[in-house]
Amino acid sequence: MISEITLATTNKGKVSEFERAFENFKIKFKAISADIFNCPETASTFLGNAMLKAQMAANITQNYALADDSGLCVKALGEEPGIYSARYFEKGQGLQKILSSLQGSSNRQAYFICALVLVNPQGQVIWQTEQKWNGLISQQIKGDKGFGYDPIFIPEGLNCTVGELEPAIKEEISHRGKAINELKSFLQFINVSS
Ligand code: ITT
Repeated sequence: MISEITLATTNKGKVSEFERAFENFKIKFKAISADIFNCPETASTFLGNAMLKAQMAANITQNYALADDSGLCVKALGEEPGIYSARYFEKGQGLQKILSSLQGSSNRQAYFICALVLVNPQGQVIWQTEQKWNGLISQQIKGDKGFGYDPIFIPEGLNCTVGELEPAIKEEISHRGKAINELKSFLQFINVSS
């Protein structure tokens, strides 16, 4: 039976999506403090980086730990920024840089990826998933909801950016929403069967 999981992220946007998703759950997620958590993301895949973050958090807290590694992949930019999405964004102008790079391009296809990895207190991976959310890069930055690249991503089947979407709708259909649903099923399964 797992009652508390350390959330191995310092990204406030991710933390609030996890908090909302699990507000009616018995299992509680406790975000790790940014003062003690700074994990170099040296792997070459989303799942690899999520594993590094989860293992470091488990090592610090001696608890179960869940990490999220995610990013935006733009087809016309050779799937970049991909695993470098955070660094690309932090350097500022991240949104504008993508719009400028796509100026005049007829291919605006893109997708978000969310990899989640759950480890036990010994750092062994006990569950993982990787989920995708397809869409297009908008012509302009629009909306102030969500976080990160949300104001330039138009999900497939919609005609507004995620920055203009209500968070509850994003959380139902997004890459992270899908990954969290898989996680909920796993946690219900192990807590019922333990
Ligand atoms: P942690 O490593 O502490 O979790 P981080 O922000 O560095 O925080 P990542 O390394 O996974 O997280 O980088 C993810 C990047 O992709 C980051 O710039 C986010 O803003 C962006 N991103 C991820 N999910 C997103 C979403 O749902 N909407 C918009 N941008 C997102």
